[in-house]
Amino acid sequence: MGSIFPPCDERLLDAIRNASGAVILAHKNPDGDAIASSLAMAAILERMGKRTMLLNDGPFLRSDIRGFECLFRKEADDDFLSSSPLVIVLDCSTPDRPGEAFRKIENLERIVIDHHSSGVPFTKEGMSYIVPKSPSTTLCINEVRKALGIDLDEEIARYLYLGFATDSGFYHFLSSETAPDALEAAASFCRAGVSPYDVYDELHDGRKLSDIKDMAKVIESAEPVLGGRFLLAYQSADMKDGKLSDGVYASLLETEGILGVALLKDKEGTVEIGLRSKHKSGVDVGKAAASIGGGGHMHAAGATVEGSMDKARETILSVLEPLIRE
Ligand SMILES: [Mn+2]
Repeated sequence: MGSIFPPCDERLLDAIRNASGAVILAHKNPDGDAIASSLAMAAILERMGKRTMLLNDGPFLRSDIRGFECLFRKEADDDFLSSSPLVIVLDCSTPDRPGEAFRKIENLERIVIDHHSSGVPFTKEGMSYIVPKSPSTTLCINEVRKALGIDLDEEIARYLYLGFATDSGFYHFLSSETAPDALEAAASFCRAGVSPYDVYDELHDGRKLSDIKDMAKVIESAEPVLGGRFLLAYQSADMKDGKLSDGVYASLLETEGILGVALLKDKEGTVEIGLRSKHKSGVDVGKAAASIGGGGHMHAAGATVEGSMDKARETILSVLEPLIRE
């Protein structure tokens, strides 16, 4: 079996080689992969002697990335922009994903590196490296690193591993097709000095007891819908823990007989809908999310809709129903 990673386009590699510097940004409301991708890309460019600026709209809600917030700015500074840096967009399937931070730099030359299956490429031909089969954006960046001939040092390896470990749910979401390349890459990160044990411990510590109890409340709210084939759960506006949903999905997806879970988060005026489907379900929640303006992957996706919880509930039921019948 060949690699899941196609070769990188020379035009993209040249854009990086020829850049004087780069503004690097990933999606708002960042997760581990978004932040780790940004840090890995910056470290690679710095090894090439280039100046970098890291942007992210935030908020940095998740306990596993909060410590990195101080490295990111919300807006590019004009001085830096005057040198016409290359813009590197990571882990974003659509141009609205980076949020406000993107607005000031959307006219500069950009490249996109990502692993989402839905969404439209929003850069010139040859200027993206999008591998939907890749378990994380950091593994795509690892391919770009190799093509650029940059050595794997411990710092770069740590960021690359961090994005891979979090986005793969610590190897849960790897298939027999994606695992060989992913785990080979992971092995190379460990040879460079990464300890999976330490990374796991660092990521699974530091949450408040009240946040863990909020998770229990959300699980308590779960209701079976669509003939018991999906669960809907509800998160109220006062719950702020960024990792709350990870635990909710992991627990609820263990329910027998269901195909997937939808989590509706009240954001006061809008509702954020998170979708997960079981690996064996065959239900493409990425498609469901895309049909209401969101995006994601086959088994993990999300969208934001305007209006009340009741309206969001109606919307999500209407897009899930035909998928389940397929
Ligand atoms: Mn990702």
